[in-house]
Amino acid sequence: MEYEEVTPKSYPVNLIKKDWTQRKLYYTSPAKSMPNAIYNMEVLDNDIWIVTNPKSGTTWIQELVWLLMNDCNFDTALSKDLELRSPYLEFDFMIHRNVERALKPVQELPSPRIIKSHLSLALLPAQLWEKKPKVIYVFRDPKDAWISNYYHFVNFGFQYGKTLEQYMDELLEKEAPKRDPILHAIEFYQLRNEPWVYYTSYNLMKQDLRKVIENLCKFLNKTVTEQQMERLLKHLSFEEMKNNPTTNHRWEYGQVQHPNRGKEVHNFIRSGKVGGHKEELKAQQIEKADRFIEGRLQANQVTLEQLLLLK
Ligand code: PPS
Repeated sequence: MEYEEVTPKSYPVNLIKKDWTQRKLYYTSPAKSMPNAIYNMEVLDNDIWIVTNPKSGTTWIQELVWLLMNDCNFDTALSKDLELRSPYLEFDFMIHRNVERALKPVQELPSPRIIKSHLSLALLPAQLWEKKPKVIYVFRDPKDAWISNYYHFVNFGFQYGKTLEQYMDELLEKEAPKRDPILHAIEFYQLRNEPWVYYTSYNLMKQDLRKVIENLCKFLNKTVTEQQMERLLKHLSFEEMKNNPTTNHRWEYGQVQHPNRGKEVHNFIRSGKVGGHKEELKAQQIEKADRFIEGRLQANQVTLEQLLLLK
């Protein structure tokens, strides 16, 4: 993917003190006026925004949040693609590059809207920092997320024919500095104690999903019965989600017209592990990825354990 530098505009200066004018931000090219359209878009008080670095557990928490907000309506969850129940803000523009239509899937959504985005904090709508609707952030070890992204992009056709090693080399050289996952996360981590922000990690969801559900219930002012809790835990398990057609992004894959789409297919809900990169990358590549991550962590004076809420 090609990226172009865009000007950050949506600074929550009242919440995070830093020189936002120095914050470099990128949007997939051609960005046209899409960053402006997002900056100016209307935010509703009862929106729920789910923001993540790609491949960090977004779908997992989206399905959970959708169910909590819809009285555990498993019938609808099992019959309608998640992407249509909870749209991905940037997706339509990614496919059609048409600003006029790009926000319609979100604008036409019934309230309360559950909106997914991978944008950096300073590219999100300005009204977020005034209206302060509920914002949920999930962080995952970038190494696991990058590998997951490789298989996702092989499915779309974009990375078909490229090895994981080639992908990682190119990513660390070109893309990762522009789409820095640590910088993305730390800006939300700094907001984690705001009452309208719920910050969690893929690790915590793997460790104790029940606790995450209980905490989310408090955050969203929802209650579930023990019976609903049991069903949620089963429905959200890796095995069930792997075999659920509505949570495997089939609708999304169907929108992409790449000549190599579908030549090599990996399930969207694929391996679902913490530290899965250790099984897939050579030691040398792990070191290289760690060097990049460590550099970014040091620059931001934070540790990976802190961002994963393990400390
Ligand atoms: S996306 O495209 O950015 O929205 O992808 P995202 O949903 O953030 O991340 C996909 C990865 O999350 C894993 N996942 C799960 N892991 C464990 N349990 C459950 N229930 C679950 N649901 C989704 C999914 O398998 C992807 O990770 P990998 O490592 O590829 O398996």
